[in-house]
Amino acid sequence: MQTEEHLLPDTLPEVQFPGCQNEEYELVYHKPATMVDVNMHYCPGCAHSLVHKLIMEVVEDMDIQEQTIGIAPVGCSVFAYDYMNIDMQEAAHGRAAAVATAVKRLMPEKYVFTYQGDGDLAAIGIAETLHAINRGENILIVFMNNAVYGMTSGQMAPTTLAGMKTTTSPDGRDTGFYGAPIKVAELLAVLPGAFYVTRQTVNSAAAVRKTKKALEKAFIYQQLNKGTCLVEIIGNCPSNWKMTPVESSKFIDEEMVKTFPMGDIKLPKAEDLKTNQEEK
Ligand SMILES: Cc1ncc(C[n+]2csc(CCOP(=O)(O)OP(=O)(O)O)c2C)c(N)n1
Ligand code: SF4
Ligand SMILES: [Mg+2]
Repeated sequence: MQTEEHLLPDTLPEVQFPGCQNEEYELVYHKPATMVDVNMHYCPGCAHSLVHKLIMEVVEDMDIQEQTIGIAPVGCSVFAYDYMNIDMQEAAHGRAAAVATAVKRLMPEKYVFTYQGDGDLAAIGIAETLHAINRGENILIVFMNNAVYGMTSGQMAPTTLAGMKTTTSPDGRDTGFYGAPIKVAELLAVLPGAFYVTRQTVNSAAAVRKTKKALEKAFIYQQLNKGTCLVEIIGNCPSNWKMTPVESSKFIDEEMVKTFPMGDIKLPKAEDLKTNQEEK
């Protein structure tokens, strides 16, 4: 049987761009060196790849590649450790905040973040997340909310919108039966240990810039040792939403924001932004 290998030529022709001299161009973008240079397994239009890149851009900009430890979840982003070129630890489903607690307490000089989907964080892992934030663990939680269990083919999650069709709510989520979607960021922001809580998205260039700013702030705040930062990101899941990538971005602007409005939910107080050094 012919395999793909047989069909491909041994060498690929080198692409030439006539009249294009490198020195004539200013470099305005580069893939962060903190990312592993491999193809990702994500579906086209998936938010995970974009957010991986944003986190790695922040790590590169802050020059903290050697000091950063990420905790990977179970879910579509289970292979996050194959893409982010930093030290990473896989956690059992939902347990990322507990693992991050241990890592940060053992190595307080490191920047520690978890990366979790809504099934991972808001369903099976809600207890670990709530208690970590209540203790004010000095970690960053990156919460990818796409309103479904993406990896396991789109079952209803605690964050599924009212009326939204999923594989386990084919007639739409009936809030009388299943309860209302949980607004995780608002719920957890009331805990005293929550230092900075914000909700962002990555469905447009402007939104991507805002999300990067939020992630940047959260990494910087970790230097203050004042509590947990939670950056919720409403992420596209075109495959399970049965939409094209463009339709999924529109769906976020037109539908998701009604339940999950964008913006900051808890900001640090001015006096809290003083460094421990200044306080002494
Ligand atoms: C203990 C345990 N229970 C259930 C599963 C099955 N499982 C794998 S991923 C997943 C849901 C992931 O959804 P989410 O966290 O929202 O991530 P997404 O894929 O949407 O990014 C579930 C239930 C598992 N792997 N381990
Ligand atoms: S199923 Fe959804 S969350 Fe998973 S990779 Fe595809 S688009 Fe992304
Ligand atoms: Mg999900």
